[in-house]
Amino acid sequence: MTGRFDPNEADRRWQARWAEEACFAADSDSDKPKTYVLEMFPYPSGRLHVGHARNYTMGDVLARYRRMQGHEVLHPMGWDAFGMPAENAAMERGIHPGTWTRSNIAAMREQLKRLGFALDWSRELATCDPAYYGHEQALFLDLFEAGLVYRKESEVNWDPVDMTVLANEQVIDGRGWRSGAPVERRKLAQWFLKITDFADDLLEGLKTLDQWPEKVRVMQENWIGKSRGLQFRFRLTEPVGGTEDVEVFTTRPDTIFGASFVAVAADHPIARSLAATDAKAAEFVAECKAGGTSAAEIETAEKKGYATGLEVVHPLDPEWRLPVYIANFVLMDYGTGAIFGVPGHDHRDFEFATQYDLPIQRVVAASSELASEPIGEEAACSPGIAVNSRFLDGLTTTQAAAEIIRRAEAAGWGHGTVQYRLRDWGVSRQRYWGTPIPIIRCPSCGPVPVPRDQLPVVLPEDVSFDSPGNPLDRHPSWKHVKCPACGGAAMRETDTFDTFVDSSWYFIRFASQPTDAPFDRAEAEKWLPVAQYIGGVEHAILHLLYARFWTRALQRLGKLDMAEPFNGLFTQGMVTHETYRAGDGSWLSPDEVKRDGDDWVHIEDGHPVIAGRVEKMSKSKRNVIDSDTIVQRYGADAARWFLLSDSPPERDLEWSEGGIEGASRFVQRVWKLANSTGTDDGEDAALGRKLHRTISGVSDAIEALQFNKAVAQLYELASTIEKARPSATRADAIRTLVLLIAPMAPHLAEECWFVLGREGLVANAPWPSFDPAMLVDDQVTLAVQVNGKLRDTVTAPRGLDRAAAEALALSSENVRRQLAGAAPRKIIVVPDRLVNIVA
Ligand code: ANZ
Ligand code: ZN
Repeated sequence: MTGRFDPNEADRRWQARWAEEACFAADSDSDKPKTYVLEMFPYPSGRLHVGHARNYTMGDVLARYRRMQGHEVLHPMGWDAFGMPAENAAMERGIHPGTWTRSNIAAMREQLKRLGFALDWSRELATCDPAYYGHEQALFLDLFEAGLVYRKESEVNWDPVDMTVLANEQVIDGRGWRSGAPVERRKLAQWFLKITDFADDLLEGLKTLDQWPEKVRVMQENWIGKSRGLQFRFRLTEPVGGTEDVEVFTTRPDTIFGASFVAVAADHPIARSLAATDAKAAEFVAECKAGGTSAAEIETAEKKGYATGLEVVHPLDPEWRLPVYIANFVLMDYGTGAIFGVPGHDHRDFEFATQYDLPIQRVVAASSELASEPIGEEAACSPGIAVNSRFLDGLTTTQAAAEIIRRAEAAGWGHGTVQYRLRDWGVSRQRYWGTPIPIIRCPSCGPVPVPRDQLPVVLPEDVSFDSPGNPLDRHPSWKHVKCPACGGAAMRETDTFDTFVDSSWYFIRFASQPTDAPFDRAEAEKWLPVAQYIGGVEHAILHLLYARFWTRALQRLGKLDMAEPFNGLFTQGMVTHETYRAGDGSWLSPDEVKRDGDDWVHIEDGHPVIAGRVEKMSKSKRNVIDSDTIVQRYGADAARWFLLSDSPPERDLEWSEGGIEGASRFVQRVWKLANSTGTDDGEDAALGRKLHRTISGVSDAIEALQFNKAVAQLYELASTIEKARPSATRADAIRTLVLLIAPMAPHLAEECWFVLGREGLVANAPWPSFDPAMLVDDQVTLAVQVNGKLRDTVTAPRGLDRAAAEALALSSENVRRQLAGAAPRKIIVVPDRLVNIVA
């Protein structure tokens, strides 16, 4: 009897062997079918926890499975290495962001290696490396030359204490996430990518993504937000500052007879020209600048307005006047920056009208009979039938909208439009730790692209973080350069790219990485699109949309011939863990607490601990399990096995000590089986059928990414083998079991393969095939009826002949009771299905 499987020793040995043989290096020139498996590359935050490990294990199983199926697999890994946390670390701990990031990468790389992932490390990249971002700068210049980049003044969230621009998600309840200071809106000139040029393509393309989760497609669709509407002008009764009318955009032209006011954004030219002469208006406009710029914030803020005293004429009734307001809920960069308000049928307008005592009129009802029903406590937003709307009365919402657009176009006061909620992508960030934007600002020539032979524009690392704001601005020499166009004194752009730019094309660079170009088209096209992309649903909108945009932009530039970068998308669930708090409310990590009967106590001082909700592992709640701790204690395979086993991959998995221990026991059971074959001979038909069914079932489950189902079937097969008598079939089943577990528990599989005396590495072995004939079940259930009524069911071998089926049915206890000694008059047999006894 061999001893226990020692994962620590075996893991190391096989990992070294795979590396030595460059087993997982992807050969772009291979003739085999190519498969590109990709997990969203990690941000190097410091340590790899078991949540990350779960994500990579899923991709790894697929990658290893495809290799065994004879595919040439590209399964790369890299680092999304720019971003805020590195700067925070620099400010809090005085470590340079580069030092911090690179040491995190080194630590996490080793952690990944200890999990035994089949990765092509030769293609590893980090976005903070000039060898990566220099190519990104070149691609940006390509887009610039193609007219897909422009500079525009845009409102940002300004943190007056940290003196920095905040992303919307960094504004919490109107305050900066770090400083806690009330956020202001500021205008800054920033670079934009014309993603809106592709709005319709990006929307249409979603229809082709049939291997994406429905919910992600819906989220993208909503984000792009295509709406049809009407754009038209209200005439002002008196012009203001040379303006004679107010142009509005509506998606509900059918409600035009329910209008009770017109409102413009605080930044609207009319508001601005009023503010120039009217101090009250100016004050209101200034007030509108407070608070964040996010849609959610604007949506939930109290609706406020300023009555300008101006009036407009209703386009369908020259006698009808509507008051004009400046309102805080109207955005300048959507539609035309002005609206007409219909309080009866829009929530924001309802709130506004209630506040300012404006008429709330019903113009849509569930049926014509309900025309006089008053609007109740809230706006009625559902479509219905037009009422109180003159010539529209009786039309459905859709018909009425079309009718108004028709009349507006015929009479020339408006036109039908298509609007997208999608905005152009502002890529400028006033941050240090990012890709420098390769532009030089010249006082006489304006913005000038950095000449290509001066790329990469390298981020200087000799900077300090002792005062807030962007260190690039304060660097003594970096930004001072000569204008490439006129040779005069000029300044570099000190903004850096949004890190989403870095992650918008990394999957192309993985596929092909020449030194003198971002990628080689022919080589990239050998691998792309990614066959299976795996990652968190938190990236369902922005990252995926930006990556889709870049791919399309590169297609337009003739640099890559594909529209969609990711064929299959899978969004995995989170790994969760119970949370613990000490009496003073501070969070405790799972290794600082222990069980005490039904309660938990703090190991250090024995004080009681409050066990809280099971939540997603996060640093802030300290409920994180580090992958190394687990790998050291149980080995990589037990960790991988548990991460796949307990719940469907799209659902959350609660980390449990019991679960990982169970996985670890299974590893030893397989090891024991592998060491239990002798000179076995003879057949075991039932075991053979079980084996073939398992091969088929596990293959299907992996194809469908239902890893937990694959694991369940392997548990079953192992138990069946454990109970089987020695036979040639059993020996074969053990060999096959080893192949089937190889994608999930690769070190164990290699070790077993070796003791079974098999040639080469299991990682390179072909995936087992099954005999479809063996999938057919040999047992059937026969229904036994007496006079057409079901009296019993019996199990019989498939294909049982008529006489044997009759005899079996007649031997049933129930049947005999029914017949009560009488001889049956007739017996009808439907083979493999039923026996009916007519008494
Ligand atoms: C009249 C109306 C009546 C509206 C009604 C809605 C409901 P979506 O569908 O999200 O595209 N709107 C237009 N421009 C705006 C802006 N710059 N800031 C804030 N709101 C604006 O939204 C389109 C609707 O949002 C438009 O249709 C307009 O209000 C408002 F029962 O016009 B609606
Ligand atoms: Zn110049």
